Amino acid sequence: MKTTPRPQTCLAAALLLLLNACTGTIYLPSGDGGQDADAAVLPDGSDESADGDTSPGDQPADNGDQSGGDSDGDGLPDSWEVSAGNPDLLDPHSPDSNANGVPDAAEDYDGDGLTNIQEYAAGRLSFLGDISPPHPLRRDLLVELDCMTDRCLSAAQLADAAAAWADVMLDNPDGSAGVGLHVVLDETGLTPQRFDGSFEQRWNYFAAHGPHFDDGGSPPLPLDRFVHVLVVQIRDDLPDRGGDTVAGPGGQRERAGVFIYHDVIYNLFPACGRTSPPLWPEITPEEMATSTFVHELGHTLQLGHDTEVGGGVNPYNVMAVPQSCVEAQMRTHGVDNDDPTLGATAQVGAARFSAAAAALMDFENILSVDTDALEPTEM
Ligand SMILES: [Ca+2]
Ligand SMILES: [Ca+2]
Ligand SMILES: [Ca+2]
Ligand SMILES: [Ca+2]
Ligand SMILES: [Zn+2]
Repeated sequence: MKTTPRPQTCLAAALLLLLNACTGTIYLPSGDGGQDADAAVLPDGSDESADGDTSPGDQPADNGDQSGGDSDGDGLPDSWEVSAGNPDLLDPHSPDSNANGVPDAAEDYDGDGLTNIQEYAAGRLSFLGDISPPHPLRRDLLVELDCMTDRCLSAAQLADAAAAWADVMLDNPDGSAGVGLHVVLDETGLTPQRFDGSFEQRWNYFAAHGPHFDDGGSPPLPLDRFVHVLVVQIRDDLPDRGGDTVAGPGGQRERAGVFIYHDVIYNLFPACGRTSPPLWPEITPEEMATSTFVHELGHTLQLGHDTEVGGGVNPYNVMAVPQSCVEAQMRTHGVDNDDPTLGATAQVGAARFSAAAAALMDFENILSVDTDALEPTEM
């Protein structure tokens, strides 16, 4: 699909720096060709999720071979099927547990774009953020994280980001709610390098730093389902931009991903504290980097800043673009927000998605831009 790169800009009067610290860029479909970038359109529809919890303690007594065997030969070990906790959906003695013609391995019961066999395979990895393995009946989001030297998100930041995703107001098939954010740390000592703003430079950088954690095992790891996130220095053409979400040309998944511009955020923050009532703690660079990470991942699930695609209209939503210190405090510390539909950020003191934004997340089209829903709104 042909697309024109159109930055989702956040024009702000007061705090331009703050604004851009949470800005993303998504390349959108358009009718014209020429020099346009192509949108990434990812494989969809054929994925499923399954969980990798194979801890023996979870398992009822009579549920097939618990030693790694696969009684029904569907590729999913008995112990893994049982630990999902719903024999109507994952029965270790049936290769098509719900008898709908779709094999257990190919089902995506939780609609997160990962098939059960992919969720099982990903369970071989060690994760940060949500350290549990992907679960076939709970939505999961997989991230490959690369960082330039001294710029990585810390384990604590990744845990905070995972907490934001765990609070996403979406119900899962197992009765839980939220999204598991699973991060694999890949390269952490990349040579610092500035970006000039060209698409080619960023596309090539994504392509050059693809996942190194392919273990060659079977079933294969779902490497093409990981959102590639790079924590880097700065864009020289937009030196106050904190983040970008970028689709690859011609649907090239390996050239798509998220940039977090570390140096921008750490140069601008801490900021926005108040020492007279209402008292506000400063927004730290760690908080803003985490918030930007969560925000950009929201863009990869097709969320925008505007009301129709995710609700930037309320300043408490992590997809909102704060245009002042007041709004930045609303978003990052939840000042004044006890409304559950808006994430009740005052109770958690951190950035959260609104219920409206959660309802619009599109897990089957991660990083694709084949939707009008991403039409940008300038704010
Ligand atoms: Ca799934
Ligand atoms: Ca099986
Ligand atoms: Ca089965
Ligand atoms: Ca089935
Ligand atoms: Zn954004």
